[in-house]
Amino acid sequence: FLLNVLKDETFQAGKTTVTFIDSNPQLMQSSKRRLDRGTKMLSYLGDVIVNGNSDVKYSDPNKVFRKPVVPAFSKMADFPKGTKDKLNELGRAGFVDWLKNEKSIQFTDTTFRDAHQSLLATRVRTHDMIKVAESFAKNNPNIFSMEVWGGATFDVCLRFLKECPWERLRLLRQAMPNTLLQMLLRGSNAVGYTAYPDNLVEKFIEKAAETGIDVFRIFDSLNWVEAMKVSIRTVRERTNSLAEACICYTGNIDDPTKNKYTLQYYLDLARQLEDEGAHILCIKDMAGLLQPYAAEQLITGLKEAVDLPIHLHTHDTSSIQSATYLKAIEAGVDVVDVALSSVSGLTSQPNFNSIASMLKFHERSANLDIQSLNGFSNYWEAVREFYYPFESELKAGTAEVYGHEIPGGQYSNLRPQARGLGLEDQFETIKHNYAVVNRLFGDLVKVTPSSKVVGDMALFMTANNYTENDIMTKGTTIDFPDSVKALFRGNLGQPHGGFPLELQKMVLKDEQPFVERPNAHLAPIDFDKEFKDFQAEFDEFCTELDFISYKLYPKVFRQFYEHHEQYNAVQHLPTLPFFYGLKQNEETIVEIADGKNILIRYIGCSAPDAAGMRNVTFELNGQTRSVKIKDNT
Ligand code: 3PY
Ligand code: ZN
Repeated sequence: FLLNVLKDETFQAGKTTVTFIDSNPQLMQSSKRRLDRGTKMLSYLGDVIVNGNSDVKYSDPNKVFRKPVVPAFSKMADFPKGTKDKLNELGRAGFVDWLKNEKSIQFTDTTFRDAHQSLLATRVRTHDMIKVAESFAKNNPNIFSMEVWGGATFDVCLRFLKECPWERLRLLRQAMPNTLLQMLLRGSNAVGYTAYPDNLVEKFIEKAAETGIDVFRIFDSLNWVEAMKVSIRTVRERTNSLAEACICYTGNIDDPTKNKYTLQYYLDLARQLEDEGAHILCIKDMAGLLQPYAAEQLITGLKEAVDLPIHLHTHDTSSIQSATYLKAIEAGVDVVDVALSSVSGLTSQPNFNSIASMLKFHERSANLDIQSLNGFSNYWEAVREFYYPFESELKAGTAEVYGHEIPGGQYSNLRPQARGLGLEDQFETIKHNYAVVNRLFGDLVKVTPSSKVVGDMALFMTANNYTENDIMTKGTTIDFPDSVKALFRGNLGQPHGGFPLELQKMVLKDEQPFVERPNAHLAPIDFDKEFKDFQAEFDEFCTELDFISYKLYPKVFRQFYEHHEQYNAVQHLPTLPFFYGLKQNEETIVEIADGKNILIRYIGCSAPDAAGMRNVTFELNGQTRSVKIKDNT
C-alpha cells in the first residue's frame, strides 16, 4: 500500500492531506493488514530506539561513523566480460580446460561471505553489499569468482538480520552478471546443521543455481564422500553450474607423529572426488592449518593424482597463510581465496590486495587493478565499523590454532556463545577443551556441523568442570549434549577410521548407532502437498524459495515471518538505524524499492505511561507519525 501511495505524484509532491486516501480509493486495494507499511517500519525503529536491537549486546552511543564511499562506476556502461561470460561461452568442460591451462593465478573474493562470517559473525547485511556490488563487478571483471552465499548465510539472514537470503542472491546476481557467483554447500546438510531429505537438497541446489549460483563448493564435515555424492550429481545433472568438491584439510601432513590425515589420505580422497564427477577440486583449510611447506607437497601431489583445477581456501588465523599461498602458487595451484584488505587476515582469508601486489611482476600475475581494490577496501573499512559489536576479539595471529584447530568461521562465534553461557572468563579453558574433545572423539575433521558438536562438547565440559578423565570414567552416568548424541548415532555420517567405540557406547547408552547415510532414513518431501499447506499458512511469503527456507529452518523461518508481519521489510533500512535506531532529530533515507525513497526523521519519545508504553514520534516524508512502543528496558 505504501508503495502505491509513494508512486502517486500528489503524494510525492508533498501535497498529502487527510482526505488524500478518501479521494483516491484505488490506493486501498491492498489488504487492510498491509495498511501501513510505513507505520510498521516506524514501529521497528521505535522499538530499537526504546529497547535496542536484541542482537546488539552492547553499543557505544558516542561512536562516530564515517560514510563509506563507493568507488566510481558508470551505471550506463556495459559490464566488461568476466568469468561468467567465459563459462557461458565455453560450457563447463571448456571452462575447466581453460582454468587448468591458464597461467595467471585466479582469485575468489570472499568479502561477501566467509570474510564477514569469520570476522563479524556473518552479520553483514545485503544493503551494504548491494551498494558496492555493481561497481565492484564493473571495476574488477578479472576475478575468478565472488563467494556470496552458503555457510551460515541462511541462518543469520533469517534469524538475526530478518532478511531473505534468496533475495540477497537475486540482487547480487543482478548486480554482478559478468562474474561467477560461488556458494559453500554443506553436502547433505545443505546450509543447515543436520541432514535433510535428498529431494530437499536436490531442490535447494536447482533453485540456488536458477537464482544465481555458478560454483557450488561442496564439502562434508567428516570428509565422507558418500554424503557428497547427491550434491555433486545434482549440480552436474540438473544445473549448468560447476561442482567444486572439497577435501577438508586437518592436522599436518608434515608432522611425522600424526598418522591419521596423511598426504596419502588426501590424495585418495581427491581421486574419489574426481571419480564422482567434480569439475574443480577444493582444498578447504577451514582452520588455517595448512602450512607453507605442507601446501607445496599437497599441491604437487594433487597435481599428479588428479586432472582437475585446484582451488585453495584457507583462514589466516596463524597469520602466515600468505606464505602458504606463495608456496601453493609456485606449486601450481589454480585459484586462491582472498578477502579485500580491510576485511582480511586473522580468522578471515589472506589479504587480496597485498597478494595481488606481491605477484604483480611474477610470471603468474593476474591482470588486476590494485588501486581499484584499495578503493573497495576503503569502502569496507568504513562499513566494517557499523558492525563493531560483532567483532571477534582476536587481535593478532596465533599459533594456538595448531593446537585447538578451531575453524575461522567458528572462532568468531565461540566467544559470544561462551558469553551467552556465562563462560566468557573461561575462554582459555574452552579452547583447551576443544582440543581435548577432538582427541576424545578420535581426531575428527572439524568443520560445520562436526565443529559445532566439538564446540558444544567443549562448552559442556567447561560449564560442568569435566576433565578428559571424568568423561572416560563417569561417561556412563553423564547425559551428553544432544548434538554429541546425534554425532555418535551417525546423524552427521561416518568419520575416517570410525568412532571411538568405548566413548560411543557411553554417549549412546542403549541406543544403536547406524552407518548408512543419515539422509537415507529421511522420508522424501511431498512437495506438492506440503507446498500447498505452507502457502495456506504463510500467505505473504509463499514462493517455492520461501518454502525451501522453511523446510531448512522451520522455527527460524516462522520467527522471520512473524517479524515481517509486525515490522515489514526492515532489510531496506540502512545498517546504522537497523542496529542502533536514530538519535533525536536524526534523519534516514530508506529506499523501499528501486528508486523509491522515504525520509524518516526521529522527533522524540514520551516518558512511559502506567502500562510502560512510550509514544515515539517521527516525521515520515514530512508528516508527523507516532507509534506506541512498550518499554522493556
Ligand atoms: C561453514 O560451513 O559455514 C563454513 O564456513 C565452513 O568452513
Ligand atoms: Zn572458510
